[in-house]
Amino acid sequence: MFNLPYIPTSAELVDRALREGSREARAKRATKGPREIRIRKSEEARVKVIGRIIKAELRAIIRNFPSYEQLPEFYQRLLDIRIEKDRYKKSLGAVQWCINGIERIEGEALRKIRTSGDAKFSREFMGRSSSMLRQISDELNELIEIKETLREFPDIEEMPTLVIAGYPNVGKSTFMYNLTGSRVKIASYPFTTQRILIGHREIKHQRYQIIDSPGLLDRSMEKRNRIELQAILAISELADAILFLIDPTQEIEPQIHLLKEIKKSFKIPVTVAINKKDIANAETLEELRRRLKLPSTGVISARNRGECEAIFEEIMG
Ligand SMILES: Nc1nc2c(ncn2[C@@H]2O[C@H](COP(=O)(O)OP(=O)(O)O)[C@@H](O)[C@H]2O)c(=O)[nH]1
Ligand SMILES: [Mg+2]
Repeated sequence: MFNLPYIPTSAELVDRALREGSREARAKRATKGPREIRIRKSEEARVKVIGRIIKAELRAIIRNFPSYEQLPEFYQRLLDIRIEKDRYKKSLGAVQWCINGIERIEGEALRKIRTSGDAKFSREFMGRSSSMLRQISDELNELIEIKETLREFPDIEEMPTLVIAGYPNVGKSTFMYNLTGSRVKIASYPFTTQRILIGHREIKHQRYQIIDSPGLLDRSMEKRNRIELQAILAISELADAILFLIDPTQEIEPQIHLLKEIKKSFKIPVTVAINKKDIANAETLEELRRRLKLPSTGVISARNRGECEAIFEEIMG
C-alpha cells in the first residue's frame, strides 16, 4: 500500500555524510596549486557534500512520507492505535527543522571558509550538523517505527464498501463467497490477531469492496480490549453500509443484542437480513421477520447467489 523510503538512523546518516565529505575533501586537496587555495577548496567541498547528503536524505523522507492528513480516515484510525498523531506530526516537523538548520549553518560555514580559508570552520560545521542530527534521532527512530506500521497495513482501497457483521456461523463467509467469488484477500490488522477478508464485486462498472472481519464484528462489544475497539472504529471509517446477518436456527436474543450494539457503535446504515431460510422453520422466520420489520427480500439464503446479489444491490445501489 505505502511505498516508503529507507530511513537512516541519525548515526548512520552522520557517518555517511562525514565519510563522503572527507573523501571529497581528500580528492580536492590532492590537486595541484597553492596550499592555501587547495585547503579552502577542499574544506568548501567537504561542507557542501555533507550538507547535500544530509538534506537530500531528509527531504526524501518528507517528500515520500504521507502526511497524517493525507491518509485515508481508515488508516488514520489504525495508526492512532499505535502512534499518537501529534508524535507523527512532530517527527516530520523535526526533520524539516533539521533541514532548515543544516541549510543555515552550511551557508554560514561556507562564507567563513571562503573569507578566512580556515579549516576550523568546516570542523565546526561537522560538529554542529552532527549535533543537529543527534537531536532528531528519536524522531527518526519514530518514523522508522511508523513506516513499519504503515507497511503492515491491510491493502484497503477507497471505494464503496459493505461490511458484513453477525454472530459466528450465521453465513457471513458464505455470503461473501457467493457475492465475490473466490477473489478474497486476507489481511491482518496490525497489532491485533484479527484478520480481515476483502472481496470485490463490480456492478455497472462500479467496483465495490466487501469486508468480513472474523472475530471483530461477530461478538459482543463488552469484553473488548482497547485495540479491538479501535480496530472497530477504523472499520467504521471505512464502511459505507453494514449488512447484519441473523441465523434463525441459532439463539436469537444474543444476536439482537449484538445488532443493537453495532447500530450504536457505527454511524452508518445497518441493513438486516435473516439467513438460512432454506433450513429454518417457516413460522420462526415469519415471526422474526415481523419483529425486525423486514421486507420479504430481507429473508435470504446465502447459498443462493441471486439472493445475495439482490440484497447487495438493494443496499449499495
Ligand atoms: N442451509 C444453509 N446453510 C448455510 C447458509 N448460509 C451458510 N450456511 C452454512 O452455515 C455454516 C456457517 O457459514 P459461514 O459462512 O462459515 O458463517 P460465518 O461464520 O458467519 O462466516 C456453513 O456450514 C455454511 O455452509 C444458508 O443460507 N443455508
Ligand atoms: Mg466466516
